[in-house]
Amino acid sequence: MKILFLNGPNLNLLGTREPDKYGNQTLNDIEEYIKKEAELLNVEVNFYQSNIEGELVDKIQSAKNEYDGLVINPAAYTHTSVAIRDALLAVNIPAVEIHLSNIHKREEFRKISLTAPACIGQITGFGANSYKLGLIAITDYLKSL
Ligand code: CA2
Repeated sequence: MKILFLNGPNLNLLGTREPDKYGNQTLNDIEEYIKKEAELLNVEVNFYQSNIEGELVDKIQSAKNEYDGLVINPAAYTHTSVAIRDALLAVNIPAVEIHLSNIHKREEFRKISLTAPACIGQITGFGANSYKLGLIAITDYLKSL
């Protein structure tokens, strides 16, 4: 089983700024941790991050014949991107949306996710642990098919 973790804009800054909101771990730290967890589950995982909407769309499209599932933190594009939503619907690969912070506890504009309706479900507010919960959710879902 092969899972792709997609990360949207500014998540490359994790661990360097705003630790109160997004924690102390870098995206690389999270990736290393998730790779270890994935090994225990006998699942292969890859990470991709981009600050560019079109690059995320391209990556979703190219995942079509390579990945069984997606775990996506679209970051700010969560709230704006019809293009990422359409790409998720177009490839029809099961996806789980994740967020470090609880987007429902923050500003009004963050409570809306354009991308979540294209996913199986959403995990939000568990810090870096949202990545692990996302891995478990997508793995369990794919195993149940
Ligand atoms: O809570 C999440 O995971 C978010 O997807 C993070 C996004 C935000 O726009 C979403 O509403 C919720 C922001 C990612 C920015 O990451 C930074 C990391 C360190 C320093 C500054 C930004």
